[in-house]
Amino acid sequence: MDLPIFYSEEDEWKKVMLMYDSALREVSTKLEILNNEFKLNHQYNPIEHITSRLKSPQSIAKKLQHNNREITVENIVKYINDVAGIRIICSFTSDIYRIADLIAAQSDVNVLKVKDYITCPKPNGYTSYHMIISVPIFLSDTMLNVKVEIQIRTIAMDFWASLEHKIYYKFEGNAPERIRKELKECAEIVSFLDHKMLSLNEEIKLYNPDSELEHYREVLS
Ligand code: 0O2
Repeated sequence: MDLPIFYSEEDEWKKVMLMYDSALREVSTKLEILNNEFKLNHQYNPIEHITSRLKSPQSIAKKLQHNNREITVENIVKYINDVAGIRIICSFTSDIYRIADLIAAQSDVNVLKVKDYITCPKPNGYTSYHMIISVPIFLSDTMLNVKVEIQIRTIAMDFWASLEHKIYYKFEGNAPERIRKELKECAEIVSFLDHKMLSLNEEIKLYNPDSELEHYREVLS
């Protein structure tokens, strides 16, 4: 990505953050439109809620240092994929893939990377669908393609991830074996729950009250 010319480090930082903030707004609007259209056409809301955040300067610096890279704007833009992050929470696993497809199909969205931790969960049990995309941002004198990380997960996966995140920080990444084992078990329960809720929902969608009535008539006759 070509960065505009800046006058000081502070200006440079502000401009980069403006760029990521604009990208977050672009993607949030896209998601809102998709969700509203879905509600109108199907009387159904695939997105439960959306959160977004800009990564803190401390967290950006930590990630660059962890990868033995100098803290420069060029390195942030090149190596940190999640400065702008959006999390989409859905009810059902099927919604996750539907939303991911709808995002990827938009002509100004460029999908740079996909990590499907639902098909291939992380060893600790973490599940979620991650996409790194870029969207164009139009400034007064230039257009920039800006990266945004999108995490899509169910309510149950999100519940698990927020507790795991808390435990990870509490024990600074070295949680006792028993806790890690129990968390893994919880991840299996989450996966079971998501499957069960999805199949129940599929059954509800097929349910036809007339055929139920017919069934009872047959039983009573
Ligand atoms: P925070 O505080 O959420 O920002 P990449 O360069 O993108 O390919 P990265 O960043 O390792 O490499 O990508 P990955 O694996 O897709 O993880 C990015 C983000 O996913 C993390 O950001 C977390 O938000 C989430 N995540 C990944 N693994 C786990 C996990 O095991 N547990 C939980 N709770 N969240 C996870 P950050 O920067 O780590 O944190």
